[in-house]
Amino acid sequence: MKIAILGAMQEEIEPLLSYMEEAKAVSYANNVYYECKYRGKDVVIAYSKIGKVFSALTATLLIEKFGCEALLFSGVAGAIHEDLKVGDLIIADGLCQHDLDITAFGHPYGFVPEGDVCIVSDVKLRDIAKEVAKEKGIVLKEGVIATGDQFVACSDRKNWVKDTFNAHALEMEGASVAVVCNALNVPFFILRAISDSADDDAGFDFDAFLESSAKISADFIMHMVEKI
Ligand code: 3QA
Repeated sequence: MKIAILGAMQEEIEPLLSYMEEAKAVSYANNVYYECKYRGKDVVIAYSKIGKVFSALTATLLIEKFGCEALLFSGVAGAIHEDLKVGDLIIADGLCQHDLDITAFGHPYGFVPEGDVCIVSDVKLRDIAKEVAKEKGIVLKEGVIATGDQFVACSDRKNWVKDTFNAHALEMEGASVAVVCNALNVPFFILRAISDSADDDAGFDFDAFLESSAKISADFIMHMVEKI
């Protein structure tokens, strides 16, 4: 099975690439895709650039052009749930778009006709993650991850996302990747390590912890690849 591993930023895929035994860079659609080998498995790694549009484009190409049959996202997120601290890992059970708003027409936040507010991630991949966590003694949280085209650095906005979607963490790519994988029938998994708490200090914390949290997420993903 050819596995896609996607990040949003270069910092999120660098620790993944350092594990690869071979990596051939292929340029396409203003981006670079790394066709890699890891312990006999075919893995394609890319960073999409930030946000829903770029991540949807990259996820689509990983599946339709590069032939990936499962997609794992590795990266960092802002914490919403009080239990989540910098460096903690969270897996998404469902993903929603917190900035999608046609409520003027009586629809709920995050909904457009013929879509769903929440897209559920692949249960088998989540089970593999739980197996890895158990074996390695790593604490893994699970909950809704909310996605939007904004870096949230404001407690009011964060609390609104929490109350509206019951979300545990927020970021800028998960739900768009979920929409693509769901439409194309490709199992997907979204893992994030906390880099900040989406509050007034978020910008500062993000800069301080991007690298270390990205590595925590990447290391976990590599343990999962061995089991897929
Ligand atoms: C932030 C990255 C984007 O890909 C989403 C990190 C961590 N904390 C978040 C928060 N709100 C929303 N998302 C997140 N990722 C891009 S802005 C920084 C760019 O620096 C998850 C995430 N609080 C570029 C250097 O100029």
